[in-house]
Amino acid sequence: MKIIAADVIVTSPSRNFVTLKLTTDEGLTGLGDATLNGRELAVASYLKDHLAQLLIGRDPHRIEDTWQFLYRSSYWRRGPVTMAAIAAVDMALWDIKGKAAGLPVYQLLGGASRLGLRTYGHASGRDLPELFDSVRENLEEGHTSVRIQTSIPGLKAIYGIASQEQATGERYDYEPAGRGAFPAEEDWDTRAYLNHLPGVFEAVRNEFGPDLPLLHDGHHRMTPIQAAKLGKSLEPYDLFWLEDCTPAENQESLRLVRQHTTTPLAIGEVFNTVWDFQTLIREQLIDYVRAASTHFGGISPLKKVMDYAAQYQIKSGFHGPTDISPVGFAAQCHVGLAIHNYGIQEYMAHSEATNTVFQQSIRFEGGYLRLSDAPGLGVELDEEAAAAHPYQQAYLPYNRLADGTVHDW
Ligand code: EZ4
Ligand code: CO
Repeated sequence: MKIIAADVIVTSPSRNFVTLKLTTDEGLTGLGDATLNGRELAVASYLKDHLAQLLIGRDPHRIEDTWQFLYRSSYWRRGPVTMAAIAAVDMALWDIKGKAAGLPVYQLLGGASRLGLRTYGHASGRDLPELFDSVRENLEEGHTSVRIQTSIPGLKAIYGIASQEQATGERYDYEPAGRGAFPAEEDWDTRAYLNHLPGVFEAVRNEFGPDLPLLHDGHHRMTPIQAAKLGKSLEPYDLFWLEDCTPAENQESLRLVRQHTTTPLAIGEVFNTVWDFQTLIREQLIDYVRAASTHFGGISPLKKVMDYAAQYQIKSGFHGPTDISPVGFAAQCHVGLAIHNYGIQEYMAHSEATNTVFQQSIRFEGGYLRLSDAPGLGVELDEEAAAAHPYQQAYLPYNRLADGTVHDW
């Protein structure tokens, strides 16, 4: 079998997605997700202008060889653009291999280790009543764990609050990127945040009891000592995890956080490679791997990092916002179903428009994501429907402190 075409499809059904479609001489096709929120066209160009021609004539069964060829032959390795492009190729090849075998990808990864994937949903609110309503909605939808994000008194717009106004640009879906030619500016004050958050978790615990697993995303905004303080102050509320407590570029700084708190830590949604996790896993500085198949070079490296993590009882908690396309989401769900050290899957339903362009076979039933027996990844792309939604420029916001300093967003 040979690859005879590599097409890149950019579409914006509610939000932008970049998809690679590989076609073989035997008529099989494979899909891969290359969506990089706010920088989509850079990956589309990387694929169209640099990778596509290298794939023509290759044997699609040679997944590992193709991955190593693309990674090592680029000379300048890693980075989100390169790794999203390689991820799309890797996923598309697994999709083809599954279709050729007549098996879903999880079967090729070792078979199912569980019946379905437990999830967590996103609850948010500008105040406690709105937050409580949002938690209840999540429970009604079937989520058995809930992420808690709230407004901070004195701050206008902060990450993760679905009901807040966007500074500029139209909000689409339940996600932070806004359409328009410039990123929206949000405001931030770590001291106000650290003072406010423990009271919110106390109120949520009082309302919903001790059993509901609760999560929180710090979204890279704290210094190590601030993160240590937050982890400690949230201990009475027994979090399932505290996510991205620091930017984590300095991995050794997590030692300090770890020494001070037993709040479980999840990191890695912006990581690109297994090597980004090396210190965090080897020194057992995290409890959950937050990588997304799409930004991490695909299914192959995600399986490798989870096998490495398994040696230290570290589990998966793959990044699952709506900027991971249905193809990327399916890819990591196949990994999640197959590995032994599965933890939890972040899950936000895609919009109706997205689901018209990408027909998904994964179902969310009885609190679990259930994979079908469809061969490959189990996602179909309707190219006509995709063409009806042209790319729209969009940016993630950025932060400034009260004195005007740019801060981590
Ligand atoms: O801000 O995916 O845990 N989830 C997150 C996300 C990210 C977006 C960025 O595109 O942090 O909401
Ligand atoms: Co996050």
